[in-house]
Amino acid sequence: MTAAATTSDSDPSLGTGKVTAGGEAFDFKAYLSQAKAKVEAALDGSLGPERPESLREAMRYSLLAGGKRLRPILCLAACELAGGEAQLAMPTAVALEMIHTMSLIHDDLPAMDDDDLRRGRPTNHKVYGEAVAILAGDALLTRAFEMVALRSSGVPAERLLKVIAELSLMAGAPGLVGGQVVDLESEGQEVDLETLEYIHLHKTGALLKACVISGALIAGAQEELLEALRTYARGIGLAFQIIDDILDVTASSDVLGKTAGKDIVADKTTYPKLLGLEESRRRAAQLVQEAKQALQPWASSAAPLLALADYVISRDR
Ligand code: GRG
Repeated sequence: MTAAATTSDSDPSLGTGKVTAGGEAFDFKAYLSQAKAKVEAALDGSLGPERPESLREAMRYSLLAGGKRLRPILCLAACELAGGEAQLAMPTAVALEMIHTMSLIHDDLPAMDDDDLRRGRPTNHKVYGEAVAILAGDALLTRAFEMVALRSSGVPAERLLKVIAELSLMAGAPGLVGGQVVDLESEGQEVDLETLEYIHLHKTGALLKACVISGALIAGAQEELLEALRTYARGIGLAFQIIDDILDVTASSDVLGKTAGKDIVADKTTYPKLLGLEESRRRAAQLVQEAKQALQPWASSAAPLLALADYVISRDR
């Protein structure tokens, strides 16, 4: 997937979209727009004839509700950086968006964040009821593993096995689920920076790590690149969540497509609460610098991942 000369993305947070990587101009707006279109098409075709129809509808409702599609795009970009054909990673990219979407559906449930707005629409349980929302999430999670195991033609089985292991670890107790539990347990508590970092690295960072690692694994990346990608993912993962915390207090629900100001209502500890807005922004920028630094040895072919790192802190939604 290479960048075209013209631009067509309407995301205002992208600025000019022009970045320089490895001495060459790279049109990030065009890259993002093209990658997103391919991901949207793959997501649209990803659900088979699930029965009953009510379950399929609830799954599609959230999966095709928009969103930045950052996770699948990271996966495709990492696959290309490691020398693979992006299309080979598309089923895994779709799987990652399925896992992300199921985590959003469950996160919005009354037992968790109890939200009624997501991606600019009523949350899944508001439309389909709690029971179907839980089951739609379950079906998306399990379908994700089916995407990798059964729909990834052209990728050697031992690579797919490593991808499945990475996804299981990063989605489960050592990743998303563990981070979410500590997050819920920390509501209304005094939380120090170390615990906050733990929450962010697990609840948000783990899946971002799975994105770049799985993309690289599909291309057969060696340990040196995998390790650099882990460092990259740690930096952008933490920075992503710091910006999320900042946007929760600075952006409107209309722009975010989800309820703004939720962290204060839920009495959550956030980076702005612990460090203030300016220091939080500074820390996010520093983390992104560290992330980009890790990819310097591959800089000549890492333009998309370098630009995506900048996007993580320049985004407005
Ligand atoms: C994965 C088995 C399994 C269970 C899920 C509910 C739960 C356990 C975890 C919650 C994880 C969660 C919602 C973390 C927040 C991550 C985050 C910052 C989401 C927003 O991501 P964006 O901004 O959203 O990329 P879009 O809509 O653009 O995709």
